[in-house]
Amino acid sequence: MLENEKLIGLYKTMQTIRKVERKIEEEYKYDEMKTPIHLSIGQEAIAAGVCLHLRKDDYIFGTHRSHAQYIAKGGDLKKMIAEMYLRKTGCSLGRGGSMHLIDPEVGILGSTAIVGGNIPLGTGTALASKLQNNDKVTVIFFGDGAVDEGTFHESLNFALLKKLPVIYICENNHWAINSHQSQRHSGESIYRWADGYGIPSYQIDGNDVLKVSEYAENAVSRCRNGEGPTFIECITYRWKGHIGTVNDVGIGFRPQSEYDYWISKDPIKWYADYLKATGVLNDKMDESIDEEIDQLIDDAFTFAKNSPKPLPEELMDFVFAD
Ligand SMILES: Cc1ncc(C[n+]2csc(CCOP(=O)(O)OP(=O)(O)O)c2C)c(N)n1
Repeated sequence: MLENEKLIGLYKTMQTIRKVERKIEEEYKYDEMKTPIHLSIGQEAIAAGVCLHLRKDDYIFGTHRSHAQYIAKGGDLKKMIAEMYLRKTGCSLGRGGSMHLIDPEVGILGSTAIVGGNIPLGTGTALASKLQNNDKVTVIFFGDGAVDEGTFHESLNFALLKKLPVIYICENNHWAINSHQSQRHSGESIYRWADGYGIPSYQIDGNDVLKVSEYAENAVSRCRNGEGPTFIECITYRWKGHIGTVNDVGIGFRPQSEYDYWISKDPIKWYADYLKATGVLNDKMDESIDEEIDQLIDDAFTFAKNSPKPLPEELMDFVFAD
């Protein structure tokens, strides 16, 4: 059982992710953020529950939908928001945008929009840790769409063969853009594929942050003890449309009834209710957490908007290595 400080820490992380994404959503209409965005509202419990058990020097890799992981791993929020505005102070120096977040200081080695592309990268990083004989863990986050890629299967086989310290976190939100999992897979359980390679594999409620935390903790300790990879399929749902700030419910793809069901399973509301029922959180604390996070977000947006843009003559900087 986690101690109260960690329980509250998880809550703050989830609330920060939700509030940052709500603010991005609100500001996006002004068209100053010249980057595609993919919001993960509804999926906050996964990044929060997993990253709770990682050290600063452990590694993570994300996808096109990586704001949550960047925040949960302790990435610099000011640099993240500046990256959304493509400013020189951004975490990718304004060259990457929302889909290319990086903060090596805290082990965020990068996110990539190539679906499935981060899986071999993270597997390779875990191989490096094994060869260097350090006890660093690599976590790779990806969606249910990424398991359709060959790189997924090649990497899993290799990871088990070499007993690599890597954790595969599949955020199964059922949809890859507008294509439902049932149109792409013959079975419903992705974790069984990983199980087929011989990797300890689980399917859990990805909206239950305590469950995610419990499975992640075990997976991390397996890695540190040299026991090899773990696969965790986290069942969840994204509230917003695939890209941007659109709502795509009821227009031919995602049915209203499905959406309503998942809204009723809001991971943050469930967790806040749990913390209040067990006396770990009260309304007063909740209000002050709200204020603290709002201030952090205001500071990050002010920093980003006041930061300089790259100059035209700097266009070719970083294209070639010195
Ligand atoms: C190799 C590759 N194929 C196709 C695309 C186009 N694409 C971008 S996101 C996406 C769906 C990804 O779905 P999933 O992996 O489930 O992640 P989610 O968007 O649900 O987080 C696709 C097909 C791409 N970026 N890369």
